[in-house]
Amino acid sequence: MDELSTQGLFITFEGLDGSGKSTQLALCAQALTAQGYSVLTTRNPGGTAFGQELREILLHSKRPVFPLSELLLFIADRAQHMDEVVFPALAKGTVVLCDRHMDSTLAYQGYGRGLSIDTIRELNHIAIQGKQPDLTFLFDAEPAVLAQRVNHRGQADRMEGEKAAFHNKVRAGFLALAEQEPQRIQVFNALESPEALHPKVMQSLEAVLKALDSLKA
Ligand code: T5A
Repeated sequence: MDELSTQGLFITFEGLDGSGKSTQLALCAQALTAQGYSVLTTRNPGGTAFGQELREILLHSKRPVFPLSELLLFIADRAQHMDEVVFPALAKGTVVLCDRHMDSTLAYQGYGRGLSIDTIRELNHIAIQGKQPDLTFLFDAEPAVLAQRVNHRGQADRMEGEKAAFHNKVRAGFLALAEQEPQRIQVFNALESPEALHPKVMQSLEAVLKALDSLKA
């Protein structure tokens, strides 16, 4: 766990499209709220009004978007989101649950698109002003299986519409990141049912919640 420099907790949920991260985030928010924690659920991209406009461009623009432009827009979304949403919430002692964050940029734009990992790390560092997630949950499974879960939604967005090879690289990227930071990034088998995964996620949260409780005591 990263040193708790703020009073709240910053937890991110990562994985490929259809990995079930949003489902687990919602279950987690429900459980923590029931336990009396102040909880904020949010997302990248689109966790602010400005970010929502960037999300629309990033996922639905019909114009050519070059990889570097794409990267910088995801970073702009993140910078706005940290200042407008995450830092104020953490300062109030809130548990912030964020659907995707800096690891998605490393996995999608770095490992997927092939942009420099070092450059992305640097840009992420600027956008998050050094505040890494305290804990990250990664829901992992074969991309082809996960795609079947979201196919029924109709028109795929720009990222979902990428070829299988792209999603395989993104998956490998996420797993490489988890190997580099095993303490922060905890990997779960996305093929397990939501009901089986939820208690495992809650168990992984125990240590950071204890640290938060002791800060507040
Ligand atoms: N992106 C994002 C980048 O390229 N770079 C970046 O820096 C960032 C931040 C938007 C896109 O942007 C890209 C990545 C993405 O392509 P998004 O809005 O998070 O990201 O889009 P999705 O990943 O598509 O998010 P979703 O909410 O649509 O999918 P989830 O969260 O993976 O899955 P969820 O929970 O909504 O579940 C999908 C379906 O599966 C079922 C659910 O009921 C639902 O129908 N399901 C399960 N089924 C079986 N077993 C389980 N355990 C299940 N859990 C859920």
